[in-house]
Amino acid sequence: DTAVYLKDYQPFPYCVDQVELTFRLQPEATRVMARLHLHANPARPGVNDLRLDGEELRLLSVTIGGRAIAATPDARGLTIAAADLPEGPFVLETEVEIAPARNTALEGLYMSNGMYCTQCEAEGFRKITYYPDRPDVMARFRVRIEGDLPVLLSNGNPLGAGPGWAEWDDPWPKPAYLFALVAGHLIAHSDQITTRSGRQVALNIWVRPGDEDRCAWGMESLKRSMRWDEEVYGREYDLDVFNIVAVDDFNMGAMENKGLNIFNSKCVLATPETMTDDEFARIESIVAHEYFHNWTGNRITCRDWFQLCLKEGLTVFRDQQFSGDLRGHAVKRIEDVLALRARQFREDQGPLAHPVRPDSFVEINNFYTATVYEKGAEIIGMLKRLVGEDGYRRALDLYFDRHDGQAATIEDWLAVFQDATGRDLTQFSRWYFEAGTPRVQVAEDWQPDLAGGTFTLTLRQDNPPTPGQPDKGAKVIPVAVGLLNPNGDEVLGTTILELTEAEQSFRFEGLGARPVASVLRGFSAPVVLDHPVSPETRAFLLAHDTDPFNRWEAGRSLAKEVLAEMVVTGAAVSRPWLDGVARLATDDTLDPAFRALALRLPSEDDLAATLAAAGHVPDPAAIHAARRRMGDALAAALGAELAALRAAMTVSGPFSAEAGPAGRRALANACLALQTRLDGGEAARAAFAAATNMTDRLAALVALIDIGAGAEALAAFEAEWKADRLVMDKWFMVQVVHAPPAELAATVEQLTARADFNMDNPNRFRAVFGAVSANHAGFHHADGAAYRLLADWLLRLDGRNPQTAARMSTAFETWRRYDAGRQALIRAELSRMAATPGLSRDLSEMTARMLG
Ligand code: BAL
Ligand code: ZN
Repeated sequence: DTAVYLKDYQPFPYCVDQVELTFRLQPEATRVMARLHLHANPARPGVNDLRLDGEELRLLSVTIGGRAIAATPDARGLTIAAADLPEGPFVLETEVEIAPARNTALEGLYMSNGMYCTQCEAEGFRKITYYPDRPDVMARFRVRIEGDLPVLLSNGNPLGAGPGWAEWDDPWPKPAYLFALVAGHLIAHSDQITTRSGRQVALNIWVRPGDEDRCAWGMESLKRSMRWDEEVYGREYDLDVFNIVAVDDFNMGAMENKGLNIFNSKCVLATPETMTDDEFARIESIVAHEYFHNWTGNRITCRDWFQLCLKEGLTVFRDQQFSGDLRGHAVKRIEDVLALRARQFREDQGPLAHPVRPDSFVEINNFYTATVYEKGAEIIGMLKRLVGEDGYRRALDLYFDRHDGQAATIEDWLAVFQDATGRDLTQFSRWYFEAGTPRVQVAEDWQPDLAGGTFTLTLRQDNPPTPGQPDKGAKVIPVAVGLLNPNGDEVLGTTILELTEAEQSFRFEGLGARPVASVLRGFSAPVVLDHPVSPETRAFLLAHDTDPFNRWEAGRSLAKEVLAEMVVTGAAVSRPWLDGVARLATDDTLDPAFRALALRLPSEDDLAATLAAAGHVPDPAAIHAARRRMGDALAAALGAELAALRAAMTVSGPFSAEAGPAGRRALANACLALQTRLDGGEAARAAFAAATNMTDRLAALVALIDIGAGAEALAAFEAEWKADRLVMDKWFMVQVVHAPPAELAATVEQLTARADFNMDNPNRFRAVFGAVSANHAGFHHADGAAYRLLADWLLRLDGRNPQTAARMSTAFETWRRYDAGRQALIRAELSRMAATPGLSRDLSEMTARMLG
């Protein structure tokens, strides 16, 4: 399979004004009739054949203007010779047959528990009918569904319905990737909203009977999102109905199809008994994300898939702003940076590194990555910091005015910022086109003098080579800095230093005494900061920094330095870190959610990356052991405070998933995990029995598994929840993540042998195999058993669901960090996968890139 290149882009030679689709639903033989109203595209003059994409379709007929055309499809589509096309506008009709019941790839039209549903992004529509399946072809869709099912849904507004049929009309032109169809025995949880201009919108969350009591939170999140987008971005909803459907078998989290969002049921269904606080927060942000796509993605879409970050980076940025507004910006920022480092930095530092806007791909499904999404959002955060609130608002207004109804590019996006603010973004654009995480080194200088002293910060940036990009120029890096005096008072409030050269110095005068610098406040740029300061200075910032992100970051940096020292030299846990964290955890003036984050230790994977970057070969077993010692020491340092803190964090009254009570539970449960290290599980067993919500129940279960005392609680949990797929996913997952390293492979073998391990359900597959690599010491156990097991299962899955198999193969992306023995073991597995006959395009591309 060959790559597609951005530089080869050409407009499609034909425009589709209108599409009329008729579906006659049958599990094994669904008929799809398509009428395409076409005319030549003036942007692409000349004599052009009409090439339609189409895969796995049984073509029954093609006509143009009612006349049959002899056209023979190939494996990827259908070409109609220019000679067969009339001059002027024409109507092309096709009829095809497809088999949704046999579609295990979950792309195109497929079935999940007796319900029909679709997933078309990025290139799934071509598995439904012959069509120019590319985002710059935008058309109005009218859809008729015929099927013996009570609920028949598509995009847009309802036109009419009767027994066994329904018709839908979407007035907004859209690319095929936003098409959706759902049909099944579904029940709606309904509500309504009036938009600020007075449009009445019916809101529905459609679920399988029995799940209707799990929709309230999703609905509340939807209404908040709709209000927020009106208030903050001035964007209003534009149809009479907004439908969400929950489906159990889904490759992604959710999909923003116009007026008919389809959600992985894990990302929308929630009750306090079945979902944790983190899951509630995630549902809130995903519902918002999909809703926000209505403007950033649907009304303004991408010209081609290289521009994916245009909609994804911006929509992630918007959902992060929304969650921050609702839940508190400090805690949200810390959580987002933790996720960015765990997924995007990891990707950027390995063989899969790619620019936020890549310039080639083999399989676009492989580019729905942390880089495109999360680094894409970080770039927008930097832009906003550089042009200010007002400039950002003016640029976004201009973006919506200028590009509404269009398929746009990153150049268009940058141009609105240039035009609205007058700022030249030529150098800034490197963030989009160059991969890799810049490293910023900070050096301090202090010169006492009569004027009160001069403090100089010298910043140096390095842009490391990445695959295909050996040399990179300097980037524009906004570095937010604050200065504190030795009493902890701020002598310079947060100020943005613009680093635009390889090295630059910034001077601060008249300070009186040498200040303590707080650098990269709020994580103002997605870089690795190398600011060598003493443990005492870190402890000072942990106690005094006025920027909450950097306050947390001081503790985190200190923890990583201490942990690295413990691994490399066998040192003891350091006192400044223990004291600093203990003081913060017990400081009642601070937000409990923030204190819970301060108690969280760096992950083993993060530490392995840090050690590798410092030139060490990480030893997974040593890292695991050191991290356990660190947790034990923290537990001992807090001792009796743990029970007192938990008691102080008790939440009374009816359950609420809002940030306040969730933060109190987070701190209480962080304490419970530590307490369990000291009391043999006594407190956790009591907490497990007493829990009235999933957050507390799962936290107690994990605390017990973590000390090897989980068997009884696991059995009770299973007995209670065995009929609930979403809850049982958690049961599978925690056993794998927290298995003792030497027992990981055996645990997985035992779980996958169960009748309720269904590899065709991506949630269940991810619950087990996503957890395999999350168990760092187990995955990298020197016997290689987990590597082999994961490769075996990825190969097995690849034949049925290549997209999910390829996505999960990223577990191997860090392989070059480790010792020669582990490298040889992983290379052998990657090579074995790559050499497997019939391997999907998805997994072949991933293994080839990882092998480099
Ligand atoms: N567009 C794919 C799912 C999402 O990012 O919302
Ligand atoms: Zn998205």
